[in-house]
Formats: sequence, structure tokens, C-alpha cells
Amino acid sequence: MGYVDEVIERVIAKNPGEPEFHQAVKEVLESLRPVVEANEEVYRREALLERITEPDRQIKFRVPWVDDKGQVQVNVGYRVQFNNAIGPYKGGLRLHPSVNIGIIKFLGFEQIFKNSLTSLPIGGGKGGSDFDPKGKSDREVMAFCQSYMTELGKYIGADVDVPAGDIGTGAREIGYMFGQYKRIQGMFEGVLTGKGLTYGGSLGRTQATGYGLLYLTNEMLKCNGIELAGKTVCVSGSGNVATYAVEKAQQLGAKVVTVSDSTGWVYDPDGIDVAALKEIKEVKRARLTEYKNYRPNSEYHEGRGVWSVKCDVALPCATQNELLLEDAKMLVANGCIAVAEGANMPTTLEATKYLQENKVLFAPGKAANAGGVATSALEMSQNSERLSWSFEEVDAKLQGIMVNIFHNLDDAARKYGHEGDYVVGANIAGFEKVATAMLAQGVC
Ligand code: NDP
Ligand code: 2IT
Repeated sequence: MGYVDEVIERVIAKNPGEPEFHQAVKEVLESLRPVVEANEEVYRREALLERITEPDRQIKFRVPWVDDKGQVQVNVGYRVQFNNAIGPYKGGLRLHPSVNIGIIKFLGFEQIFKNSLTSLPIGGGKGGSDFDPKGKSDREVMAFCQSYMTELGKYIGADVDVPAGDIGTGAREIGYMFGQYKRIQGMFEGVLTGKGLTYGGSLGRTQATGYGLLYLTNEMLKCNGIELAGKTVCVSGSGNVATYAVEKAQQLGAKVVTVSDSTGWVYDPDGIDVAALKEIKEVKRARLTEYKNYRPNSEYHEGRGVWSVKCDVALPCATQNELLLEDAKMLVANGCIAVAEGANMPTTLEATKYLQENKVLFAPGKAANAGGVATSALEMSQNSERLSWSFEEVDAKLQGIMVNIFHNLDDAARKYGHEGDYVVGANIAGFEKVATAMLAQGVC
């Protein structure tokens, strides 16, 4: 058995009940075969793949807090510090009832390669809790965030580990967590990113993941002789990533006709109204059923269904494993030319394979959604130099980073004889830098 297969088997055996983590490891390691085969002797001796698939540490803790009725609630908190070979751990905090250690490990593992692709000095980590912010009062969210940070604060720091937002964690949650960290440590430092603009946040961070997704998609299409302007786009999700993906796609001349949430989806034949979307989601924190009140011509459907709508470009921006094989088949049958992942691992392995076999251009999340964490790293730079850059400066840097990521993965895919396979390209390009750093740093 080859080294890659041995390590995959070992990861599955040693981490039972963590299917998302297995899936992420398989996707990465299988596409690294050409590099691993070229360096097998050294990698085996140095146990490089065993080390890169085992987190530096996994922190799990109790998060007790008091709800508005005076009842004590208990959630589980996590932080997985996966790999800091190229910089301090960096990655978001997910607050969602589905969160468990396997999901945090898959996200942390992906983050290693994504962060490497940005070309900035950040390592991989991820955290979160099974707390559900939905339907909670601001006071309850604050109580949870303060309790979560009371424990997490022991393990993080501006040069150690810098968490940020993810599903369920936005500006409100980051604010409460930052306040608690500052209070406990007695220190104002850039320990979190996605902060408010009045206390060290970066202009452009809110938009960065969605905008970055479109900058990379646009470059991928351009390099394949296709124009984004005039194309029909389907987006899933209606959170931070989805909203700003819709906004930038429209600014670039495409028409976005869908958004979704965990209960249903919207089809708007005239193009999604971003102002309405922001009001519903960011201001009212309401459900997409409200969208029809703003746009009588639109349709609301319960359940899944975004990928049944005919489109040229599909941008899954909600969550993992939301684009299944049957969806990929519908997209191909409807003439879809490109899929770019705004979410982390939204496409199953089978669906990805089907899309690629059917010549759909496919940009994996670790490249396509890297604009968020890249701009977080720019926020860290601004905090370190105690300066704030203009929106235009941050946005120009983000565009440069996304275009550069696409060319790096395109080049890596070609170099190893997999031209046009951006999954292989992204994994190899992200891995090479981390592997070189790990080997240089000895056994650690
Ligand atoms: P938000 O919490 O802002 O939005 C999440 C969206 O996805 C909501 O519309 C939500 O619907 C939907 N969603 C969440 N879970 C499910 C589910 N199980 N089934 C169906 N829909 C679901 O999160 P973000 O926009 O920040 O994150 C979206 C994705 O992008 C995640 O995969 C995240 O890891 C990834 N990502 C985020 C980055 C960031 O900077 N924020 C950076 C890079 C990647 P509902 O409201 O009904 O729950
Ligand atoms: O998945 C991701 O890259 C994020 N949630 C953003 C992480 C960050 O540190 O900005």
C-alpha cells in the first residue's frame, strides 16, 4: 500500500466517528499523490503526513451561561490548533448546534492549506461551540460569548492564535468576545479579527470572503476564455459569505437569481435585491420568507432546491456537503460551466468528481474562499503597525491575493501534469510551503 493510502487508513482508524474530517483528509491527501511519490523517502522518514494530519492540540471545554429565564445552560467549546509551521494559528469560530470535534478538525485541517495559499504568514486552526445564536437575545449571546472567552482566552494571543468569524459568529459575537478577552488579560491586542471598525477592525473584512470568491471566479473564467458579465449565477446561503458574493457578482455584471437558508430558498428572476437581503439578514436577523414582501415577483420554496435552477455559475456559500451528486447532475444537465466554493467543503467528493469529469470548472473552497482569512491577516498587519488602511487599499490587496492564488494553483496543477484540475493545484500549492517549513523546523 502506498504512503498516502496508509495514512488515510490510519486517520480513519484513529479518529472514529468523524466523517467530515475523514473526507477533508482524503480530498487533500489523494490529490497530493504526485508530490508525495516524488518525495516519498523523506516524507516517510520524517512522518510528514502523520504529523500534518494530527492537530498540535485539541482544546475542549465547558461553557456555562445563564439564559433570560435564569436557567443555567451548558454548551461545549472547542479550539483545534492544527498547525503553526508558517505562522500563528488562524481560523474562525463556528457557533451552530451541529458543531462537534470532527467538524472543527475538518475545518482546521482545511485552514492549514487555505492559509498557506494566501501567501501570508498564518497557520491553521478552528474553533466554535454547539451553541445556537438563533432566537437568543443579545444578552444571552453576550453571556455565552463571555463564558466561552473566559476559557478560550487562556490559549490564544496576537502571536499565538487569532480566531475570527464563521457560521453564527459575526461582528456582534466578535465584539463581546474581544471585550471579555481585554478585560481578563488587561491588554488591548489584535487577538481576534473581524473586529468592529472603531476598535481595530479592517475596512473590507465584512465583504472579503464574498468579494474574494468573485475575484477568483472571475480570474478562473477569464483564463478559460469566458466572461462573467451577463452570466446567470445561483448562490446558496444568505449569510456573510453569500450576501457579499451576490453583491460583487452583480457589480461584475452577472445576474444572481437564488439565495437560501437552512429552511428554504428564494428564486428571484429579476436578480436578488441585495439591499433587501441585508435588511432581512443583517438588521432584522429574520428568515428568507420575508424576501417576498420586498420583491413580489420572487418565489420562496421550502427545503432544498437551489441547484435545480438553470445557471452558468454555481456558488455554494452555506455549509459543508450541501451540493450532492444529484445536484451536480442537475447543474451539468442545465449547462453549468463553473462551480466555485464560498463555503468550506460544500461539495461532496462524488459531486466534485462528477463536475470535473463533465468539464465544469471547479474552484475548491480552500482557494476560492481564502479572501476572508487573507483579509483577516491584513487586519493583523494593521493592528501590528497600529494603522488603518483605506477600503480601496484593502480591496486592491485582496484582488491581488485572489488573482495570485488562482495562478499559483493553475501553475501547480500544470507542473504535476493535472492541467485544469484546480483541486489538485490548490492542495499541492498550499501543501508545498507548509511541508517545506515543517521539514526545516525539525521534529516538532
Ligand atoms: P453565516 O452564519 O453568516 O451564514 C450561514 C448561512 O448558511 C446561512 O444562510 C445559514 O442558514 C446557512 N446554513 C448554515 N448551516 C446550514 C445547514 N446545515 N444547512 C443549510 N444551510 C445552512 O456564515 P458564513 O456566511 O460566514 O459562512 C458560510 C460558509 O462559508 C461556511 O462554510 C463557512 O465555514 C465558510 N466561510 C466563511 C468565511 C467568513 O469569513 N465568514 C470565510 C471562509 C469560509 P440559517 O440562517 O438558516 O442557518
Ligand atoms: O473559514 C474561514 O476561512 C473563516 N471562517 C475565516 C477565518 C479567519 O480567520 O478570518
